[in-house]
Amino acid sequence: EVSKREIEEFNQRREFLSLLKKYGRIYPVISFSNALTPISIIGEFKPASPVKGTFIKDPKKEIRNFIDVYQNIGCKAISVLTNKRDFKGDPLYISYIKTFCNLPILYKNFILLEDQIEEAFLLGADCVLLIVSILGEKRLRDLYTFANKLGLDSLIEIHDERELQVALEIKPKIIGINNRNLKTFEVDINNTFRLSKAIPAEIKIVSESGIKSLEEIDRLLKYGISGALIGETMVNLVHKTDYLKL
Ligand code: IGP
Repeated sequence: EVSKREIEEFNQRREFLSLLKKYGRIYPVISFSNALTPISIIGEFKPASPVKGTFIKDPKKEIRNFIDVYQNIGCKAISVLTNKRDFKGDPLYISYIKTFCNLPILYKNFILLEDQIEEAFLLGADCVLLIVSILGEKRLRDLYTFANKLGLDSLIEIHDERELQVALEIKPKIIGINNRNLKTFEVDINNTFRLSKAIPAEIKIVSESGIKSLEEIDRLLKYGISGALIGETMVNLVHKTDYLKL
């Protein structure tokens, strides 16, 4: 469910969004899917997580450095948490990133409404996350069609065989296999290896969550996975390298 607070915050952005609506989106849509060439790293800007708490104390201050590092180490796409309550994200980070970075951007949130997809579009996102477990087949199809009409790619997120079957029904371009169970928060990268076998070759696969090492990325590549979506490990990397001071 979309919380009251999220609706209030959405209303606060409304003025800015209505301006964008009037004058159109500033940056052309870039293909997220084309950026996934085995194997592309998608660096995620993830200021906090519901399980582990805050990763980035002052996201506004650090965001520029984070995205610069992601670009410099060769990330092919960026994922931005736009969910405030659980991840301390902000949709407006997307329009900020667009001013200095030309990688395709994924708008990451628990999307339930067309309005959220329209917002993603207006702010400059190139792809939206659609989570099968929270949408079900009918809403998934509606939102997928809506995003397509705007020219946006969708990352269809699944976690198990049942959800995979639902995802395959809509013949998506990209499927994201979440290694994290959103109910128990347990992480197992074998989820990607197991489920990827049942996905037709023309669909690009992104492995999401809990990726920590180059060995894992090597193994993902051997399984024909096109993208690795990495949040927490990226935060650790940026903070450890203290990139600004190099
Ligand atoms: C990144 P990690 O373990 O590398 O920080 O995970 C990403 O997969 C995770 O943030 C994520 C997520 C989501 C967050 C995957 N699916 C859905 C919010 C909503």
